[in-house]
Amino acid sequence: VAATLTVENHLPADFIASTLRRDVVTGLTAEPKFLPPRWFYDDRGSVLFDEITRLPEYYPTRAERSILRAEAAEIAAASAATSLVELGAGSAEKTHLLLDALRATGSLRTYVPVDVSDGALRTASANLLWDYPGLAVHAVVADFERHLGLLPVDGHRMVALLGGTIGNLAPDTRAQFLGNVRAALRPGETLLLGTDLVKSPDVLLPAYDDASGVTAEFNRNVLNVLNAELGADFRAEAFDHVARWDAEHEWVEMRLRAQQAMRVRIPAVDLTVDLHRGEEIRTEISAKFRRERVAAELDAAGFGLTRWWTDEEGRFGLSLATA
Ligand code: AVJ
Repeated sequence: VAATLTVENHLPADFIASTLRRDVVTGLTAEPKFLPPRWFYDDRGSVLFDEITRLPEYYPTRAERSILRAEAAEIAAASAATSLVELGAGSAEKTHLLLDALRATGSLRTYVPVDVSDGALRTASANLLWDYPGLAVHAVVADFERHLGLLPVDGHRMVALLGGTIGNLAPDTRAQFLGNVRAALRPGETLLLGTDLVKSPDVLLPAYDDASGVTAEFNRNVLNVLNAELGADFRAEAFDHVARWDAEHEWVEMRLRAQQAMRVRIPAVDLTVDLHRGEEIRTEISAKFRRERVAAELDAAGFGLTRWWTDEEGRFGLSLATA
């Protein structure tokens, strides 16, 4: 039986351009300045992120993968899902672990990858079609912070948000996101959520400030994105990479610190940005969790925490939550 691929696009043609413009104006006129982390991931940024996941210091990817390897069959059984909805195109390997386990139960029907990048979705989907005869791949081009109401309602769904991506959302946005997922699901359907866990800054900070400087390049690359997309004249090399543990909020922050005073022009939004020497632009928060906080936030969104797994070293948490 041939597998089938359909691609459904929910983004207006100018979505990326208009969202980037709005984010840049909002963030770079704010005090202190910030840029949302979503803009890291152009082609070069995606390659750099891939490199990050293989760094000795960056443990989350390996830790989550070890949980999935050990527990995929449990996840498949506990979710009883016939349809896997993956938010973010995801890494092929994690997707395979989940699809293999769901297929082994005999009831897998549909895989629904959701991403803002049409290209990333097509690449990810095309590879899967060969490996899963009979699988219906229903790719959805959409922004999971906004368009969850448009998800296809087929079968008994498990929505997966892996990698610790939820940690990149600010607490209010995170609550809203979880509420939106809950609203999109029917009772009994599930959310599989990956969360990096609170641990010593001696382990956390090197993961975001590696010895070989890949994360620093990844961080500075967001300025290249602004140069390419908006005609800005940032000199990325004039910024230092900063990673900091915020013990009060329990998140890691990445920032870019101006080595000297500078004036930057961003023609596409008709903006001039002045930075003083040492001024920092926050480019990412990556929240770290404890089990109790995950349970409380899921509960507040109308989910029950059905299962909780960690890797052997207790670095990363995987939750199965039931609507
Ligand atoms: C995969 C988006 C969760 O926050 O750890 C890696 C992104 N930033 N190194 C994370 C990231 C710096 C990553 N997420």
